[in-house]
Amino acid sequence: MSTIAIPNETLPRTGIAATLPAPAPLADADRKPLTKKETAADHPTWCPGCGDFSVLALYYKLIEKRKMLHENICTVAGIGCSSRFPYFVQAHGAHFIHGRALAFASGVSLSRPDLHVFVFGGDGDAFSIGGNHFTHTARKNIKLTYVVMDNFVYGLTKKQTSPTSPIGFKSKTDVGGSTDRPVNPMKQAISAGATFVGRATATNLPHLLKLMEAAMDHDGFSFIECLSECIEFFPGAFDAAIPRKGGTFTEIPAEHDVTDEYAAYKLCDAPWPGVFGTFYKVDRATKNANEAKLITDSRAKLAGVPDWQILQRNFDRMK
Ligand SMILES: Cc1ncc(C[n+]2csc(CCOP(=O)(O)OP(=O)(O)O)c2C)c(N)n1
Ligand code: SF4
Ligand SMILES: [Mg+2]
Repeated sequence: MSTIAIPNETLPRTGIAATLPAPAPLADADRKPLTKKETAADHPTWCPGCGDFSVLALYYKLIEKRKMLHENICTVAGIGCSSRFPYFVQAHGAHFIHGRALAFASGVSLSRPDLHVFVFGGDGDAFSIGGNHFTHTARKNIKLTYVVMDNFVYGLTKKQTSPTSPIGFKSKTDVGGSTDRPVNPMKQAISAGATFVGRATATNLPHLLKLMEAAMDHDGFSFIECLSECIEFFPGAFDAAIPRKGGTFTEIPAEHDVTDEYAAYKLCDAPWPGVFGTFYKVDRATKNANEAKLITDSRAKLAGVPDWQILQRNFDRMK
């Protein structure tokens, strides 16, 4: 076999880019908001009629409305039908390990204070395998927004009982009907320490968009349970909350004090299909702020000391 040596100078240097003048940098103020066309990625692979489509459409809308630029968008999810979300957003994001989306997103949030992290997922991802992370992200009050598309079933794996499935729900794991008491996501979030807790449905779009915006503006861990029908494995689950199907959509009364934890718990016990809106919202120091202060204070105290000496001192101290 013979080889032909190609002299370096005959190779294209950097392709087309080398022949085009560099575009003039745009000031942020001159940049146009991203349109749905620019943020919509792959064709969503959900079943036609899946409730998750509405949540995705509203996320595109939110990006456009709030003028979020590509470099400021970070969409994280675990595993499940709902967790396919980041695939369908043409921006930064991660489709992470089942149940571990919040752990990954916490790292992004703590290290990148310039962006707001959105996490999307399902009831199984959030409250079964990810239940532990849900509790700790809430109590640490890490600044991010977590939207759980609750369909009361494991959709991706084709109908197993989820932690929010109602008693009596027949599935591949409970052929005779589930006998386990379902979790109440609202109560779970409030008791764990979430500082913004809201509830919505994928069928009331203006309401959901308003709640997502409020969650995004909250300085802390914001959680939204969004009822989102799995048309394939639990059809009709939320008809009772859809007025056009004869149900009722009851908003939380305007006089509800969102800072009153006990009043919020009472709302959690409203008979099915429950109430919708902001249950709870309080201000509490975020982990982001606490960590930032720790770093600033340490830097001020150790000004001028090289990193290797700080490290050495720490090792010496631990002896
Ligand atoms: C460690 C691990 N265990 C189990 C699975 C299988 N699995 C994938 S998605 C899923 C449940 C998804 O349910 P949910 O979070 O409610 O999402 P949905 O599909 O309903 O939107 C399970 C059990 C997995 N991928 N990884
Ligand atoms: S299986 Fe259910 S949750 Fe999954 S895409 Fe289909 S309708 Fe949606
Ligand atoms: Mg589910």
